[in-house]
Amino acid sequence: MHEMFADVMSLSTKDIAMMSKALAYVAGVRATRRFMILSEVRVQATWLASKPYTMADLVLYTADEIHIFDLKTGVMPVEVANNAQLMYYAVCYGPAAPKAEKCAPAHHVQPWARPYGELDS
Ligand SMILES: [Mn+2]
Repeated sequence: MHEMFADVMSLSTKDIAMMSKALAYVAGVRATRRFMILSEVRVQATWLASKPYTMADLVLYTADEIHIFDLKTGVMPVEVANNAQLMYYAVCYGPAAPKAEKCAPAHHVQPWARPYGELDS
């Protein structure tokens, strides 16, 4: 834990604050169930001809619930609804939660992003 604390100090003050928000968001979701955790675990899209590998930033799952998290550090907000990357992750990691509903909750964790209205200011 102390090593992690020390590593974070290499970030700028703003990035420390934003990372705190990102971690608090993930902790809020994680606190709701006893999830199993896949952190940067590679999976293979075996149903595709080229069988590519992919890796989500974080997946929390139980047999009947799965959450896909993608940390975004850019200032341009990325829409989460119908996001192709997140839907691809959901299909790739979905087998981890065989009893989950078809629509897996997906989360862009993007505290660095500015609200849409502020982008041109
Ligand atoms: Mn990411």
